[in-house]
Amino acid sequence: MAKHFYLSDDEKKSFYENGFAGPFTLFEPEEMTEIWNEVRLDLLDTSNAPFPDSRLNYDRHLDIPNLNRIISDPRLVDKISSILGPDVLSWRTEWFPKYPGDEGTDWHQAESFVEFEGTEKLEPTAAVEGQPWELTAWIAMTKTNKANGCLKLMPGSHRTWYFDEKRNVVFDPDNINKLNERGEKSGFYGYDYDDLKLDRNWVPDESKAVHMEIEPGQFFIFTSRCMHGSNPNSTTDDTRFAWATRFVPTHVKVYDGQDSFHHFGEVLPLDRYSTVLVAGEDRYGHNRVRMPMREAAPAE
Ligand SMILES: O=C(O)CCC(=O)C(=O)O
Ligand SMILES: [Fe+2]
Repeated sequence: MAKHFYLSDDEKKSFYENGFAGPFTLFEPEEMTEIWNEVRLDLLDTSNAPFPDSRLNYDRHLDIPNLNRIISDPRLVDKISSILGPDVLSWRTEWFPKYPGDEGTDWHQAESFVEFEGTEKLEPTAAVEGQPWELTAWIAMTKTNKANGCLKLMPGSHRTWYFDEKRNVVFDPDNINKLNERGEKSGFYGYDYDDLKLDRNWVPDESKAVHMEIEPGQFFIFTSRCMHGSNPNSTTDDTRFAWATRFVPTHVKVYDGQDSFHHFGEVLPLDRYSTVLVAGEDRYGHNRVRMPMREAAPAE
């Protein structure tokens, strides 16, 4: 019988209270390090990547088997299904490296992933009040701690919007690694999240933040409505590599009616893009859907 890895009732309760759950272990540190060392090399070959001309390296689970296995691994997917329900699509994966001296990531919230350009990437068609319809599993490829800029979350903040994610904001690469108006080395990779604040003078209470200090191979899940960010990497020699894997239930339309999207000053055409059905069935037919590589392999 297949083994299951669903959230316990207590973990679910805590998720709904806080907006996140974990950490959980996907791989032991040695195994994660081995996989990561292979993946780093695979990432260099972009010939089959969904966005071969983009330095953003989104969605490499679509061409790299080790990454495809991770997004469809029941140890991860069962946790996601515990909240999103039985029918789940992987819609995006992205890298969040923080090199020594890099700025922190501004506190932010998201849900439909407008991501500064005024167009929603996600549109639910059967949303239920109080029930998240997007989740991220944030996986540490290397150890993360406060010093190297681990992810931080504000418990309970998913119930209140502090930001308007739908505003259009100008991308300015000159902003990267500059001090903000409060003298902090923080930003959003060339965007300024202060421009999305509902009250520009409001400052989050850092003392309430939960810092996710985790080992390589561990992950946690969160709804992006839950305010999150990270401190600068204040080390001189410790890079933190994280991989954010994002999921929606099948009722959500992904990039609906769009044949490309803009992000961080790039235009990304969607002709090679597809979602991946990592759990259950797609009864909606809203999206281009692929099966995980393991299941798509021809029978021998
Ligand atoms: O890793 C970070 O610093 C930011 C990650 C993030 O914002 C996300 O995964 O949504
Ligand atoms: Fe985020």
